[in-house]
Order: sequence, then structure tokens, then C-alpha cells
Amino acid sequence: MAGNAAQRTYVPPGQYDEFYNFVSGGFSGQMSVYGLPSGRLFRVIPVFSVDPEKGWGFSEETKPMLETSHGFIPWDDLHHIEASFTDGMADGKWMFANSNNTPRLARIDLTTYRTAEIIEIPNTGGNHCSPFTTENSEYVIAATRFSVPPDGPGGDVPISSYKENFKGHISFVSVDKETGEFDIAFQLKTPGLNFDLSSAGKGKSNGWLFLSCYNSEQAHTLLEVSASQNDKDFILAINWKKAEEYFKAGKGTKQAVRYAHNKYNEETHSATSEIKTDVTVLDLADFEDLAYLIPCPKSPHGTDVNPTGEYIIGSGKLAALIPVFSFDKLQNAIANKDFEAELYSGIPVVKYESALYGEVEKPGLGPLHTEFDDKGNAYTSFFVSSEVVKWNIEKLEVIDRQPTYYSVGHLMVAGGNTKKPFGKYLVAYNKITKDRFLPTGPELCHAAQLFDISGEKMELLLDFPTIGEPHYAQAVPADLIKDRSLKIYDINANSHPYIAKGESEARVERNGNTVHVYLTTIRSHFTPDNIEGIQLGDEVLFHVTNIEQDWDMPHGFAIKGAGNSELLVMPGETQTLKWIPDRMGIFPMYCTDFCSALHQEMSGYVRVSAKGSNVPLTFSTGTSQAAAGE
Ligand code: RUQ
Ligand code: CUA
Repeated sequence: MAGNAAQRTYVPPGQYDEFYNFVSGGFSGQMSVYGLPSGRLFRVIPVFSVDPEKGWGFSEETKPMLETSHGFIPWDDLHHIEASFTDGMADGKWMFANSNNTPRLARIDLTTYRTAEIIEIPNTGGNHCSPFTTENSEYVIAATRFSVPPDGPGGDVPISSYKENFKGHISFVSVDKETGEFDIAFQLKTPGLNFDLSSAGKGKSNGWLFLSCYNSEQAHTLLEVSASQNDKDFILAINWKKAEEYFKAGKGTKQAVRYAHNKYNEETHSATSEIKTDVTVLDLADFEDLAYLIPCPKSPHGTDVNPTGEYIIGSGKLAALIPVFSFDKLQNAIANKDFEAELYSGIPVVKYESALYGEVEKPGLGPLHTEFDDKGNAYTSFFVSSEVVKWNIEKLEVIDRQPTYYSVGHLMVAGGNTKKPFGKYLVAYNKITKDRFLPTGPELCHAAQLFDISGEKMELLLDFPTIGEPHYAQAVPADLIKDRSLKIYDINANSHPYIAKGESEARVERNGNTVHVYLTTIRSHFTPDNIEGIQLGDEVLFHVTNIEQDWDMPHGFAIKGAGNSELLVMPGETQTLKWIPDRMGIFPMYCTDFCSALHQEMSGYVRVSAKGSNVPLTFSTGTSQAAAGE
């Protein structure tokens, strides 16, 4: 430990951190936001998960965000985070994230720190090879981890027919420059392979994708043995600019599929979910000049491209070396048709030596992921030997190694996947922490470890616990983002269909068995705060509008017996809690967020009577008045 480590991570009270650190939550389905160098946790954003802290996935408005073609899915496995890029640099607009299990991509808006959009990926099984974006985020790419037969009735085939019937798909999800909106532009159909972590080219290799793939054996059972036989698997290099040209020229065929596309609208404060029914697919087998296989030892888990775009680093989970490929050599090999074979009906295999720049020898055991600094060095995580290794790319020489506590998976250098890394901090995200923190039963926190990498040797500065299991992460300079953060929702722009724009619009309306409560909140009362005439068998929808227009002034809402969660409603926002009373009596409701000295007084009562009771529907704050409707 560096002697002055505490000083170097200490951010005094009232001062800001230098970087935002966006960290995946793995099996928690969330993304958390920390400060660097302090390691302070600022926020946990539900992405592929419900979150009772915020009512996310529990309010009527947010439920559609978690819809899929399989129905409502309240959580998933969120592995990787990637920033939106402009000219190969994080631009601070959005973060992209993948769900691994039921394949989806999400876009998180960095003004609201909320999930703005989720799109499901058809023809895919296990969306682990995802998301990675092109140099200007023209596309966010997602590829299948488990090749499967294409969606549709043709999928009912024997598992043993893997080689002929199972296919991979690489999805090109376009991102609208202004709004960020997703659209699956097209998919590339590939032979049945398992794709793993991948990178888009940048700088001189912009226009190419490099996808690691394992199971080149095309095994379908006992993969731990049968998919580890070949000495080398592959990196699949794809000329995506060419693929895009073919797509734009009308090549490719439309396939009937079903996938959900969910969007959150900041004006209606509501999400919608739509099922889309087709996708354009280009079959690699129909094109000669789109894809090339580069042999890569052994069972690769990731490929990473250095800041100049010249070097492509492969990481084989079972490899004892790190291969470094040269983009220039690859281009020459392709031009000279320097191929050793064709595989999977027609994809040329470039000779290993013809694409190889060199190998880093004896770097450690089980290289997983590599990031870069601003001085020509690479940093690779080693799961098995539990260390981070710094090495020089051009010299292929190990410079330093530091243990991690324990079993590092991903690592991240601030800006380390961009064209200009900041080269100051490296964070290792560790799977196992054992004795590092106070014990908390059988489940221990996972953790991040912050290293200063500005010198020759890496220096460990700080351990901090993380939410869920951290995989990939991004760090973006705070200055790029912090001033764009939204403070309130403008209530005049709120076009929620059940808004009450002020207390004079607060009311209760019956429509058959549905009762709409247009409820406002402001320090420190609800309007209305007395409601009578609710009957058993009613479904009550509390449309809560927070009419505050002041930063950091949320109000909460809870009512006894509610079976979902509380709501937390931001200034200017409307959110709806559905409540189905199950017995007669008086039900208190109250604000769950300590909003003022009289927060405890921010409460009210709802009276529930028997079905068909003659208690009239009334509501009041102060005095009673008759409700509208019948
Ligand atoms: S994977 S280590 Cu998704 Cu490497 Cu996490
Ligand atoms: Cu509003 Cu407490």
C-alpha cells in the first residue's frame, strides 16, 4: 500500500470526485454510480430490474420497461457497460448496458440517471458479447453467446444437429445522434459459434469489429471438455462498414421475429412497450469480403483494441500467453489472401503468424480483459493468478504486476477503451473478497480496488465494496457530465394523462370499478388527504403528482396493504401506484421520504366500504366535497 494512499483518495466533505464510475451490477440487473477516487456510492440505477427504492418496475408508468416477448421480466443479469462515443471518446450522453440472459440492450440517460430505453435482441441466446459501440456510436453491437436456431417454428430441431441448424447473429443496433433512440438496423448471420467479449476498431481500424469466439469445435454438450479441444479458437474480424453498405444497398432478407422495444417518455412520464415483428438479416455465407477468422489461443474471452487502433489483444481463458495482433498485418494478409484454410463453409482463416504482431510470454494465468493507458501500455486482468499485469504493447514486455484481492474479472482504466485514455486510475473488479471486509454471513460483498497507474509501478490506493457482481465499467470525467444533470421536471411540460397540475386539479373520479385519484404532493400535505366511498372490489389508481419545482425535493407515497412498493416521485413528475384494497376499514397513506420538519404530518386516510355500500365517493383536504363521475 502506498503510504499516502488515504490522502490520494480523500475527497473532502463538500468537494466533488474527479470521475464518475459507472459499474455493472451483474446478477442484480442494476448499474451503480460511484465517484473516483473516493469510491463513494452515489446512485444505483435499475436497468433490467425492479427497484423498490424508486418504485421502478412497480409504478404503472415504469412496468412496460421490463416487458419482453416472454412477458414481464423483473430482473436479469447485467454484465457490461459502455459509454456513448463521439470520435472515439466518451461524450457523457448515455451509458449502454446488456442483459445477458433474456437478450436485451439498454440505454441509460445521463441527465436523468434513468433507463430511457430497452430493446430486445431476436435470434440470440445469451447476450454476453455486448454491448460494444463503434467509434461514433453509429451502432451498439450485440452478438450471441449461445448460438441457437433462428427464432421461429424452425427452431424445433434435435440439439445434436448443432452444426447445421444452430447459428450466431451479430446485431447492429443504430443509435439516433440526437435522441439516442435504438433501432435494430440489421443482423449478420454467422455459423454456430459462441461469441464472447469484443471490441470495435478505432482510429485506423475504425470500420472493423473484432469478436472473440470460443467453441470453434461447435460442441453442444459437456463444453468444459469438448469446447476446449482446439489449441486455438478465433477472433472473427468483421468489416462492418462493408456490411452496412450491403445493407443499405438492399441486400439481406426480412425475417419474421418478435421482440419488445420499450421507451420511457420524459413528457408523459410513462413507458411504452411495443412488439416489433421483423428484422433484416444478412447471411455471412452470401458475402465474400465481410468476415475473416484469426486463430487465437485458447478459449478467448475478450478482444481489446488499443487507443491507436493498430493492436488487437486477445485474451484466452486457458492461454499461457497474450497474443497481440496487428491491424496493418491483418489488412496485408487479407489483401494477399494469406489464408491457411476456409472454415464453416467459406470464411477464410488468416494465418496466425500473418496477423500476429507478437506474444507476451508468461504474463500470468487466465488472461481475461485488457485496458490501456496514454503511454503505450496495456493492463490485463488474470482471474486464475488473481493479479493485474502491466505490459508494454510494442515491446511485449511485462513491466509490473500487482495482486488483486481476489480473483479479478474485469478491470477498467479511466478512458481505457477510448482513443485517449486518462491513464491515471485503474480499477480492478474482484469476484471474491473473503477476508477483506467485515464478515456479513455466507454472502460477502464483491469489491473494486483502485490503483494509481500514473507511475511506472501500479499503486493500490483503496478497496471499496460494490453492488451485485461488477463486470465491466466506465469512468467519465465529472466535468463532462455533472452540469447536464437534470434538476427538476418542468411541471408545465408534464403531459401525463392523469396529472393534477395544482391542488385545484386534485380530485377523485370513479369509472366503474376503477377509481382514479389525482393526488398532489407539496411540503407537507397531500391533496386530497381524506377519501371516502372506495368499495371492496375497486381498483384504486393513485396518480401522484409532485408539484414541487425545487431540486432534491422528492415525495414518497405509500398506503397500507399496497402489494407493490412505495413510490418516489420527483419534482414535476407524475407516477401511479395501483392499490386493490382487500378489506373494509380505514387505510392510512403517508409520504415515505423525509421532506420537511413536518414530514410525519404528510399523511391521510382512505375509507373502504362494502361492495355496493351507499357511502358516497368524496374527497377533501380540510372540507369534504362530492366526487365527480358515478
Ligand atoms: S465477463 S469478468 Cu461478462 Cu469477463 Cu465479467
Ligand atoms: Cu413529503 Cu415526506
